Amino acid sequence: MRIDILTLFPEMCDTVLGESILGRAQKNGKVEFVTHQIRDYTADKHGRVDDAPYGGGMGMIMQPQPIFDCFQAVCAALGKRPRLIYLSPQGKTLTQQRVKELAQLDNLVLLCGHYEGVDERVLEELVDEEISIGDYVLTGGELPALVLCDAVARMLPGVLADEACFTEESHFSGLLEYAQYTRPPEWHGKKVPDVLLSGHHANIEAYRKEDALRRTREKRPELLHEEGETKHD
Ligand code: 4G0
Repeated sequence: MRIDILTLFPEMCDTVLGESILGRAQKNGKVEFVTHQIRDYTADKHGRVDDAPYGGGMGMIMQPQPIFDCFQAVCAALGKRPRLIYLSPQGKTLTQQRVKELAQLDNLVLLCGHYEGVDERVLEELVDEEISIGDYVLTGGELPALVLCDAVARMLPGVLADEACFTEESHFSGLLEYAQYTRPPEWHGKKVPDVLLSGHHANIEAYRKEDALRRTREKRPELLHEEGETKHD
């Protein structure tokens, strides 16, 4: 899968995407991230990409021309018109379900807004989908775009070391993860539950399912009543 990112801060994106698991995934050819400096496409001789809003009000709005030309360049390079996603607080909240669907695509283009966002005509003419990573406002769309890249990339085959990770995730789907422990078996007087040291796999499985349910009831009860969740007794 290839993800292109249109941004005023490509170095910020490259730095994050070049580290850790995403950096390794790129080296191994499992995913490709390509960042584009929107400013490189402005027709303005002073390099401007934003202006004051018509009708007044605070902040600056990103102009359509540099974004349009930047996206056209990406379309030309790919030889097709990929799906364009705009990260904005007005978007539909990103879910694991949507992440899984997006991970099926060969290409994605992410548009990162700054200031007070982009000219509305960009949304009308270019943007296929508006996505939010949660109900709060950030200074730019870069962090949301990076969150989306991370969430999508980890669903691609061969990106995580242990592919059983998502089999397990889907097994207890709609529930929070069960509590996990590693060595030592006792720390600060707190013991790891005996069943986890027993080696009895059926008992461990049953204990974890119960723990996942208990934790979901305590921390996120609303998840148990959500649509698309699998039945748990
Ligand atoms: C568009 C996304 C983009 C409009 C982007 C701000 C939070 C999210 C931006 C605005 C973002 C999110 C109207 C302030 C850039 N902040 N929740 N900031 N306005 O996904």
